[in-house]
Order: sequence, then structure tokens, then C-alpha cells
Amino acid sequence: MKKIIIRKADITSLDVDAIVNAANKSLLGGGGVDGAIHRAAGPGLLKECRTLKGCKTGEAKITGGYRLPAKHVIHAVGPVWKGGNNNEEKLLASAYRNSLQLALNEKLKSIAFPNISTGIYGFPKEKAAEIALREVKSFLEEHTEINEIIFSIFDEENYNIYKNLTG
Ligand code: AR6
Repeated sequence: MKKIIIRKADITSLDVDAIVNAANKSLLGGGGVDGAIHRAAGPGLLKECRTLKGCKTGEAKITGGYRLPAKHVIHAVGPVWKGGNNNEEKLLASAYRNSLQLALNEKLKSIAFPNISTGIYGFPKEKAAEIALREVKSFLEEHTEINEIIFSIFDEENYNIYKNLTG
């Protein structure tokens, strides 16, 4: 557990090996945390994203960090919540797992996550937090190379949920 850190923070301010973006399938930017990351990184990020040709839901792709303090951005596409019977939970779990696998492949040691899918995409926050924590914990147990996972939390509701779940 000591490798998992819960922080109230704007993810664009974090000096880590990679921040994860809650992107959409186009990977060409949007609102929420995606918009904030693109604004802070500058136009080089969008230029590189255009070369990636999008990304499937539940998967992730990596780019440079450009003007961000973070060295890389891992663009993960979470599911849109459509009531819960459309594989949403599995797809959210894979978005976290695939992001961590990419970080591992690139030998990254510190990774910060936003609360994927819990904003515009409408995934219930408590359920999303349980999935995120479960996936991150089991990945860290299997892969000791990763030093630190930060949950960079923006809203009070998510912050309280994570604090309660991690004691
Ligand atoms: N730092 C950390 N977390 C943030 C920040 C920030 N600067 N800004 C917002 N959040 P959302 P989604 C939190 O809507 O639900 C975009 O248009 C926010 O409080 O950004 O996965 C994409 O292009 C919430 O808890 O992402 C997609 O089309 C969390 O980030 C779509 O939104 C995720 O909220 C993705 O929707």
C-alpha cells in the first residue's frame, strides 16, 4: 500500500514519469482532464496524437509530455457509462491495466492517474474507485519495478471515496 498515494492535485502539475490522460477514442483532445493536459502540454502533444490514429476503449497509447513537468502522457480510453450492462466495469479495469503495462514496458517508475470515466463519461465514482484501486494493487504486487502510483484527484467527492477505501 505504501506505493499508492492519494493526492488532491491538478494532474498537469505533477513531476512524474507519466501522467495518464482520460482520453476519448480519437485521442485528439476534449474537455475535462484531457483539455487541461493538452493546454498545459502545448501543441506538440496534439501533433504527436494525430500520428496515433486513435485508440480503442479499454486500451492506451503513450506520447511525450512536451511542456508538462511529466515526461510522458499515457492516453487511456475509459468506457462511457451506459447503465452497467455494456462491459463498462471490465473496460475500465483494462484501461488501468493497459496503462500500467505500457508504463512497465517503458520502464517508468512513477505514474499518476486521474479518475478515468468518472467525469463526462458518467461512471459511478465509488464503483470506479474500487476497480481502479483493485487493478493498481494487483499490478503492483506482480510488478515490483514500479515505485509509485499517485491518484491525482480533482474533486472532493472522489477524494473522500478514495480516502475511505484506503483507510
Ligand atoms: N487533474 C486531475 N483530474 C482532473 C482534472 C485535472 N486537471 N480535470 C478534471 N479532472 P473527465 P472522463 C477529473 O470528464 O469522464 C473529455 O472530453 C474530474 O474531476 O476529464 O473519462 C475526453 O476527451 C474527473 O474525476 O474524463 C473524453 O471525451 C476525472 O478527471 C471524455 O472527457 C475524469 O473526468 C472522458 O471523460
